[in-house]
Amino acid sequence: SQTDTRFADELSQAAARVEQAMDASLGAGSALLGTAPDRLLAAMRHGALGGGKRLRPFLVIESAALFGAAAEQAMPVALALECVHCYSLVHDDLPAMDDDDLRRGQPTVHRAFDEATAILAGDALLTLAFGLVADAHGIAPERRIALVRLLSHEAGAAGMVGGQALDLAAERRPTLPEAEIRQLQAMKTGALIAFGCEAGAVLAGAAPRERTVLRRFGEALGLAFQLADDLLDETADAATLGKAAGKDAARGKKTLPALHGQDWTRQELARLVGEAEAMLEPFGERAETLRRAARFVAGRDR
Ligand code: GRG
Repeated sequence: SQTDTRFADELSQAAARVEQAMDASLGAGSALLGTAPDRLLAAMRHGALGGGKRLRPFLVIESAALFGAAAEQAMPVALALECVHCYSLVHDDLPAMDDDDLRRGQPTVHRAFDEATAILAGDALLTLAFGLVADAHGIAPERRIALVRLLSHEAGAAGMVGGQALDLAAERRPTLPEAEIRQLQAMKTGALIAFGCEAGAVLAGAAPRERTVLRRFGEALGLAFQLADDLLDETADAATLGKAAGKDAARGKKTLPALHGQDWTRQELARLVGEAEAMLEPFGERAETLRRAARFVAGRDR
């Protein structure tokens, strides 16, 4: 649809700016990486550059814009979030986890380099994220501390890493109740997406009530994102997606479409998107890009 095309353009324009800033942050000249070994830095760059929709940094930039903050101000936080996301993909692809050979159409980091280097590259991307937030001089120090704290919470054991742990544990169980599926997905996928939306509000100094709205919007968006991904996996065509069709299902991954079917999932997706859009009503027209993001996430075909 027209909305999809318009949003896809906005997203890819933002992605180009994010890519450029990411390239600079991962350059040998960057303050935080000055003495990094060449091979390690090359592996970090392989894991973080040249691909990806850059949806999470986009959410940071757009949420910040909603409260009047410029993209340059939001960028370090946007990059930090993308570093955490890329680290999670590098580690998720490792033989001990999903054991994938391809990511974003390229060999995974452990394939292009070696397993130990991939582990270290992921570690270094994660730690870089916190340095980027600490060095975000365009943001008041108290806000930077709040962002470091929030990122630590959302990325860690109570967030994404915890969600991954629950997911691994669930593989050994025959079934999982719906509430537990929702909980693990809110942590594994939702936490970083919710961080993206909340972080924009935090860095721009939004009022607590507004911050909460952005948080809830992000949570609904995160769940919608995961449902769309699960649906894609069920209907995937391996050739066009470069992803083994039905691989998650084959591994016994517990998903809502596996539990309730595709029709139910499509309805649930529509409900979540409606909920997310409605939450942004108080912001009127200014929040239209974020509403488009919600519709795009639900309807995305790759
Ligand atoms: C290994 C510490 C650790 C965490 C793993 C998030 C995660 C937890 C693993 C990633 C694998 C996965 C299937 C996550 C679900 C969310 C998802 C579909 C991520 C892919 O995100 P996109 O579509 O990827 O935004 P791009 O390539 O566009 O950045």
